[in-house]
Amino acid sequence: MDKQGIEPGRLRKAPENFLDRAGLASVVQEARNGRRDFIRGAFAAAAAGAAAPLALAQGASTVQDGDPAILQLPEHSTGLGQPVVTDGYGKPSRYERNVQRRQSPGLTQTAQASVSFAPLQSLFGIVTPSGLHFERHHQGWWDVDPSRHRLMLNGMVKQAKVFTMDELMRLPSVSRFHFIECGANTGMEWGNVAVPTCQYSHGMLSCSEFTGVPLITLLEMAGADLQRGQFVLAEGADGSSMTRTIPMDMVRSGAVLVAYGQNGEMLRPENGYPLRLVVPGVQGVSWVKYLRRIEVGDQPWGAKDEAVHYIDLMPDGQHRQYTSIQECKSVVTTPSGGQVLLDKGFYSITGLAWSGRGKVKRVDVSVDGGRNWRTARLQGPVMDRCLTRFDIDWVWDGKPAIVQSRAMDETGYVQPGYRQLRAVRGTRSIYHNNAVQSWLVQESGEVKNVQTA
Ligand SMILES: Nc1nc2c(c(=O)[nH]1)N[C@H]1C(S)=C(S)[C@@H](COP(=O)(O)O)O[C@H]1N2
Ligand SMILES: [Mo]
Repeated sequence: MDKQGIEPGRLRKAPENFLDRAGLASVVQEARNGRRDFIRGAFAAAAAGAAAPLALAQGASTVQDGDPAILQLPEHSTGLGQPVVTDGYGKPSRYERNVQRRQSPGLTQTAQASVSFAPLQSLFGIVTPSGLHFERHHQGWWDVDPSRHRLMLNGMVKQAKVFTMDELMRLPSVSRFHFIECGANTGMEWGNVAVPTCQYSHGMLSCSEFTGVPLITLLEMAGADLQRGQFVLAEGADGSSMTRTIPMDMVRSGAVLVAYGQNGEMLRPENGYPLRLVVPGVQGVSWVKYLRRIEVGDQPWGAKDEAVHYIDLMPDGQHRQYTSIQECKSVVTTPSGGQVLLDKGFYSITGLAWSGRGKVKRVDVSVDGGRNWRTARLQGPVMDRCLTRFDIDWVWDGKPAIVQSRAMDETGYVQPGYRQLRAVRGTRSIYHNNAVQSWLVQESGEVKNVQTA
């Protein structure tokens, strides 16, 4: 990591790794084992118009090239390995040390009211490993003792109730994959390019399998007035007094969860252990951590985090309130800012798309700054209010290229470009920037954050 806190990404330092990551390792292995017919086959396929195998032939060295590594047996092929890890919690390989969440230098004055960004450029698929989930704390995080934690339900209910964790965990649970995105994600880029990598431009975004009890179940147990009670207030137990208003319609649909599970285990302390609200499609701030109270009411509360913060400054100087849903958005994670392409030839352009209004329907990718678009492959599963991984083949000719992705969701909404977004929202906002992201691949192979219309 250099002084600016730039994590250079994977392409610069570990070309072999890159091949592994592209799922090409076995093919490379075959080539190195002298399966020349395999390579010839690849050329034939390339001639027939398939881009990928051509690049394979370009990208992999052969035994004839004189790479001896594959012919020498390393220690780990001849010696005794490590014993089983009988206690303790498994950790990533030490070779993956540079894959870390990071704080943006100079963004906040204290590390208790700050953000750490997820390294999107280093992740595969759609699930964010829990230890790399972005963090946003207003008043520091706590490792709360679950035996002392309580959840209270009050307000417009027949019988106010207090649940222990044990009582909550006896109830029928559901597990669902959802993204969480801070409303301020990409917020530094409203006026101009401000940060170098997709970790910092888009890394207040993560996706997990969450397990918990639908809030509606608890409200029914408490005899909530679901007619007059049009809103709930969610309150956290940390010193930030985080309180947010959630419309009852969302709760009634069963989508809002009182969650204790994240990716098959309990929530991490940084992410709200032992209990957090999951509000699919809605900006992160409403996903109240250390959840301790739900109040049913008949109007929005206008709490500090919805009256003063998390409002959208419009071009006419007015503020827009309660714009909670994260609109459709996408970002190319490879190639992305800070990465360096090794050579011209084949690359799999890949990235993430999501929408707070449902499933991602389509992602188009441009490599010429938006003049021409091709439709990318969506890697399954494509789920409701969840990250969707896309990819598309690309043969880089070594000339400057501007790589972009533009997502569309099942409502037909299309992710806007900067010109479109600024025409409506101006340039002085913080929240809800879902503009198309542009990465400039320079002749040197270095990739840079740029903005186009
Ligand atoms: N209790 C509490 N809940 C909270 C916050 C907080 O500071 N305290 N931060 C909110 C904000 S602004 C975001 S973006 C998400 C971040 O969740 P994470 O830290 O699990 O990524 O939590 C939300 N819930
Ligand atoms: Mo946030």
